[in-house]
Amino acid sequence: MSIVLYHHPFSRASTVVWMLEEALVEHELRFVDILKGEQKNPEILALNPMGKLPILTDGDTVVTEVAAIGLYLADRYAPGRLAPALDDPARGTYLRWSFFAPSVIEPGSMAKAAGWAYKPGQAGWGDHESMIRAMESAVAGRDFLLGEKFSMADVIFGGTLRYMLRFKMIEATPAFSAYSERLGARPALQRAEARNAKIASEHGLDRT
Ligand SMILES: N[C@@H](CCC(=O)N[C@@H](CS)C(=O)NCC(=O)O)C(=O)O
Repeated sequence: MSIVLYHHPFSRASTVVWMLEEALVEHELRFVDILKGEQKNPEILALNPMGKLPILTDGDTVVTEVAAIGLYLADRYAPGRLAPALDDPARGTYLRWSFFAPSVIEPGSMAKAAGWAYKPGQAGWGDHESMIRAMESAVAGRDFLLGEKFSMADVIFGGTLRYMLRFKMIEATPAFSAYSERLGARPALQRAEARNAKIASEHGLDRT
């Protein structure tokens, strides 16, 4: 099988399983025990010098970074369905919120949770209130980021939001909860969650 996801159910690779389920592409999951430090083994470092998951290989192509993996899979395997065409004006909104997740939501939420001292005017993720306002503007009054049409941007942005809500790093608002519930109703997300849970249980992992 040409697509391999180096995976652990308690890592961001769990979101990539949702991406693969949405893209409907054949793939293999290869378990890497991050709780035992296997992500620092030489064969993993050869693929990702960061020693982190997820890593997706497609033949000789190596893609790391959740958002990059999502954009790659959508462009390559579901163009027009999960990714707007290159000449579609919706592509701007699609890219905007896809990049917002790792560039703003992740560091912004971490900065708040860890109490980092920083200058919002110098940090790319700005201040927490502005970040929440921007996120609400992206999802309020529409089904998905692009309106009625679901896209890979919803997996990237929505996957990050759902994680932050689950671990209470972002406060639930009516708009966030409604959006998160819409995503939760997607069969692909439900299949991915079931697969991640099954793998966790097969390895005796318990999140509680
Ligand atoms: N920026 C990366 C973050 C990757 C990351 O931090 N992965 C975590 C699991 S969610 C990991 O592998 N941690 C183990 C380690 O750093 O040793 C992405 O978006 O994929």
